Amino acid sequence: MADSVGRLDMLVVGAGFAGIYQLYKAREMGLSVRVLEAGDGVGGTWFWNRYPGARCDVESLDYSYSFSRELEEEWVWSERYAPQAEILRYIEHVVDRFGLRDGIQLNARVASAVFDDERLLWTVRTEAGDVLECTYLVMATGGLSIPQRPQLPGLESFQGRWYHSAQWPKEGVDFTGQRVALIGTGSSGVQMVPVIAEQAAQLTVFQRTANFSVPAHNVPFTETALAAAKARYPDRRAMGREAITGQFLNANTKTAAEMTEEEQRAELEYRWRGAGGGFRMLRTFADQMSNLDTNRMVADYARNRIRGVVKDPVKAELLCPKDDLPFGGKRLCVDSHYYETFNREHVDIVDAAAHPIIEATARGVRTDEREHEVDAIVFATGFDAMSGALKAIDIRGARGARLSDKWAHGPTSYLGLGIAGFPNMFVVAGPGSPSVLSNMVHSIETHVDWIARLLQQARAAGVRRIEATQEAEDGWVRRCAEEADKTLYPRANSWYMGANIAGKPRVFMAFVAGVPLYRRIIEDVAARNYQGFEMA
Ligand code: N01
Repeated sequence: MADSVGRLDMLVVGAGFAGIYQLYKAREMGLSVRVLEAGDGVGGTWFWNRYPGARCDVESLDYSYSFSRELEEEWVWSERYAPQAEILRYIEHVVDRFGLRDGIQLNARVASAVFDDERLLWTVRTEAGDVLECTYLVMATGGLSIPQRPQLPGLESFQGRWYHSAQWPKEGVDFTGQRVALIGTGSSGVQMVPVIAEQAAQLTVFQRTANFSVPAHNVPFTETALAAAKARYPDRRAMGREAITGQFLNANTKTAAEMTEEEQRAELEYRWRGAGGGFRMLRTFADQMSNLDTNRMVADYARNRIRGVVKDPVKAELLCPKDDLPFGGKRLCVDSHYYETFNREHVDIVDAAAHPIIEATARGVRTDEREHEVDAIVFATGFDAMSGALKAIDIRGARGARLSDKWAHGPTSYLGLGIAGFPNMFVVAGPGSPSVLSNMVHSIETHVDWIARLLQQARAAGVRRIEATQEAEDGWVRRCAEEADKTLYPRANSWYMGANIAGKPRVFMAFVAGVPLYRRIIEDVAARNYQGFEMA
């Protein structure tokens, strides 16, 4: 598909949900296009994160493409929240169904991308030494694709096996009869605990910070339930588009103060008991993420729920998030029997804040208190989120400017889509957009469709160079910060803030004011002839 010097209209980095739809869309537009993917299979996050219990915490019917009504109709989801293997099968199906496989180059980790201002071309190099040129570069690198392994001294001397949630062996791991240490209690750890506990002889969970987790109430779909849901699919999608997170959560439009105590209680119970998905707890009150008192009410409710499940009061208190963490300030975990698992005799929790992990030894993990002998260590320690994957590539824009220098104090962009100084490069669902605060598939489709329209119009008008202006970018960065400051999000040491990586700048990286407002803003920019972009 490339011409003799490997020149294409578009290169896309990453073959996850974003890269695959971008490929589909570019082909629909008649562009020559190739996707470069680091893995030896498609699927992005669902290719890498194969750990036990991995499943999506956004409902399958929402966390799926909406661009093809036929695809929606024919794909059969087995559960409300699909497990990782099923999502991967779905992605594989999409690739085959739309004939996209020949546009994807696997085992092609991009090392660098350099813009040539004379020729208006990007030169992209892979680690394997392939060199390609393209007019448009689309970064579909994902928000959570650079795993973080703790710098644990002595790990090389550990005699057992160790694993990271995001680099799980394809063949799986059998923990039967083993003593397992699990480090990290974010979404990945919380999902793994109940499943590993089924196999392991002893499971010791090292928790540095307790986060909030709400029950998923996952259920298998019956044929009738799925058929009924599909019959209402267009409505469901339309409601998702108008919901703050891009999935319908039946948000309560009243603030806590507008309700009686009885009504507040009923609302909390309704959401916790799973009248909807786990994330509905995030929308219990309209002012939950902006009013500390309201947020505390939800947090207290969640803490009492934990105390109601975990029988050992010491374990229960340890599992209760502290008062300084707003409910939802770190990404809410959605679990299946996480807290219940700590009632099992062979499952224990270690306070890794009070007793930090010092090192790995030949026999296990040592905290400043004692050595824990184990056969396997599982790291569920998260990612260099949002900006990590882009900074990992040596990206140089106009006049040789490096993206990693430009982003030394945190990621900046115009609308999350374009970056001043980096012409003809677009980012899908990255920093500066609702991205990780939203249903990612919805946000991906929004971005890819928007980029497609921009390119169609630009090409029709003979425009060859598209670049966000510095002024527009500065304004957007200010807007993102202002919106974040109206909320409780910046109070949490979350990966949204870059707080999970030593030395990473503390900047709230997502656009927090919701999917509908964000879409109106980018549509308005498009209607104003792409105001804020310089087109030449
Ligand atoms: O990572 P995390 P994750 N010593 O960063 C701890 C998505 N996701 O992979 O909080 C000890 O949330 C760290 O402790 P602390 C989802 O968006 C989605 O679980 O920094 N502990 C924390 O407990 C999610 O938010 C799904 O004090 C250390 C944990 O490791 C995002 O991915 C499933 C440590 C990391 O939690 C990331 O989730 C899974 C150290 N040195 C993931 N370093 C679903 O769709 C880190 N920690 C369901």
